[in-house]
Amino acid sequence: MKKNEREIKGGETHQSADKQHGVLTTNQGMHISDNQNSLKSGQRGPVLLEDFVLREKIFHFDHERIPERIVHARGSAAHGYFELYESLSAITKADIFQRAGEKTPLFTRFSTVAGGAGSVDTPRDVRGFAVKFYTKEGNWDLVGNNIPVFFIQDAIKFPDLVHAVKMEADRAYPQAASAHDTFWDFVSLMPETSHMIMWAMSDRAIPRSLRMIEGFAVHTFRLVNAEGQSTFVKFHWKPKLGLQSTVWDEALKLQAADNDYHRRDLHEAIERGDFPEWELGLQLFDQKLADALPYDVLDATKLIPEELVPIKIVGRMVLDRNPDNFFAETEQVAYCPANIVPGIDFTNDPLLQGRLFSYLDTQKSRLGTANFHQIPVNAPKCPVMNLQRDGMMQTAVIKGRANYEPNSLDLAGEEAGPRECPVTGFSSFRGRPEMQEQGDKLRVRPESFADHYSQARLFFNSQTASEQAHIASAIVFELSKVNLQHVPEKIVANFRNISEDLAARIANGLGIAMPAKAPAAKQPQDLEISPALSIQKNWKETLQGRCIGVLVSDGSDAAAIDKLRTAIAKKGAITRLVAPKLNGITLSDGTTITANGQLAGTPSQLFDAVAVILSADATAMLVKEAAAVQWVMDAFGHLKAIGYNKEAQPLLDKAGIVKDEGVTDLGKQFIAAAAKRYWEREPSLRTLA
Ligand code: HDE
Repeated sequence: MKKNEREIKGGETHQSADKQHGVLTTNQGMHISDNQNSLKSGQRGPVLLEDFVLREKIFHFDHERIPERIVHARGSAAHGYFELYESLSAITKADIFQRAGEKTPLFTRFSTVAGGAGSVDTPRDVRGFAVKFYTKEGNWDLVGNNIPVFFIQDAIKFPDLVHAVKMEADRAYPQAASAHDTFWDFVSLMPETSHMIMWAMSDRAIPRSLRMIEGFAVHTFRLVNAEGQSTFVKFHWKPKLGLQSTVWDEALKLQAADNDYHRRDLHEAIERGDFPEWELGLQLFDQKLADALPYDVLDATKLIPEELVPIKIVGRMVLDRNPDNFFAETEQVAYCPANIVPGIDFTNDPLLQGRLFSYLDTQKSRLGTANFHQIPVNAPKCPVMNLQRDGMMQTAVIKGRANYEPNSLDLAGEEAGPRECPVTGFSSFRGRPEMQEQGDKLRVRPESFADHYSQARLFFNSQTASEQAHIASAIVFELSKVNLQHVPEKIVANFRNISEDLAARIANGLGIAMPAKAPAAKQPQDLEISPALSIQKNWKETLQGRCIGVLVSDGSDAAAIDKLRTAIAKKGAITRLVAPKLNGITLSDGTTITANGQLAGTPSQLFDAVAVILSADATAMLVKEAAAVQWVMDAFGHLKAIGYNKEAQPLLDKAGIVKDEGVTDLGKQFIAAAAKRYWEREPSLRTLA
């Protein structure tokens, strides 16, 4: 028996406290003598109600869940910092933007939108991208998405949108999927969703990694300088690793291969010191430019192309620490777009205005108390001083009688209370007289919000042919899951306003007749194409942050494996060995190794590119192994590079792989090939719409 083990009745041993472990206690601090057995009357008798140790433990357990977020329930997060490159004092007085080189701590949570907390990481969905900056002037939350526009223009439609996309009210399915009746019914009746639908059906909605997505605050905000002058701003996050997505068949198979694909990827990257990084970019513009645009900058269904207003890079965010406890931090973090600091301000975007109410309200229901700001992950890292007291779970013990202001009790001494400060305090941007909005009380959509199709067309036309085919095919896929017969027709009728070509491809893909074009509230126009909107046009040919799978078995060439691993590591990627048996693999030189994954549970979806290093004997065995054939077949189908030694050729032949630029021998050529995807391969493999 080990030193801290003791024998208890029934022949089992259990650990007791020793110098290292300390004594287990109840939540009241009382030492616990036995954490294995409840208190019974006799050895086999009934459990006693008196057992307060058991009751306390079960009581706590029974309440260990809080209501999940109504949207963005599934998420993962990390701590990090923001580092400013240059002072922005000319355009904003926000303290975080004053001193070049200064670092501000932050906590960033990524999420999917539609699925529940227990759903998968890789559905077709928007990704949330929420950053809480703990600035010296209070918390600033930049609560964005990986798509720069939104489905709707007015917050009053948000509950309808979310009800429509989430699982259907009577049957509670589908989970985490927009491919169903109610979502597309809503879309068909709300043309303002058109632009965001193009994004949601594009490869942006099936990202390869959270480390490879862009982030956008969506709405137009204001920056305000010390003189009270305002500049409009759109906030962007640009991933250092570049944008990368999966292909749809791969995303579907990833759901089976690893439910936690994205959260594992983020966690492991941070664990191994490969810290994800984004640059913060600002699109800055004034009222004159806003007035000259053919759309309204207060309309959240519109973006401003980078080519028109370039993005000024002002700093970087590095995520360098995983949360210590998922619940305490990632689950309890409470973001709110209303959390801003002096020098940053809102605009009248009606979607943003609704959000300013919603987030504070939802935290009371999730976290149960108005004191949720005291939870460590939510607490500002600067002093918080006010006259608010009490409330459920108040953890601060605030001294003194004065809990009102003004008062004459706390004028001096240690207990002197806080007072307002017109100099450092937040004051809203007042607007110059010509910009002040006044008028009748109206429930209307402004005329300037009426064009629902021009930017949807802009997005579609800015994509490569392959990306356009992915969008068309995604819409066909989704609509083929819709049982309401009139809905696909209505969608095609609406989308004729975006692109006749797209509409025809959807109708053809669904096998329906082309319906008459739906009338548009405002005739769309052709806008200048924006190459920045395409992933493929901006593909970063790099292995940095990527993962290469290598299929090995008994007899595999040890030197070839070693050489490949070194070359991959040099380029900043990691290698994972996959083998039919996890342990005891004897290589050509007699060494025995353990693989990182067993073949049946480690499909090639998990990798950015694959290599096959097999002996002739192992190949002869694996051509009869469905998982091995599927491994290379899927890598080929998902347009990845495949490197192989000549003994492995029969496996590729069995999988029907035809040699192209991405199918290479091992060596330098493979290292270069692995940084790409082979879009031109796709038409020979599947029929796209
Ligand atoms: Fe949210 N949204 N949202 N949203 N949102 C929430 O707040 C809401 C919108 C976004 O990781 C909720 O704490 C309304 C746009 C993210 O914890 C809730 C409207 C954008 C997250 C809420 C919108 C977002 C949320 C649910 C329309 C991109 C996750 C739980 C007016 C700019 C934050 C919560 C996290 C979460 C309301 C639209 C981003 C209910 C009413 C547009 C990233 O308050």
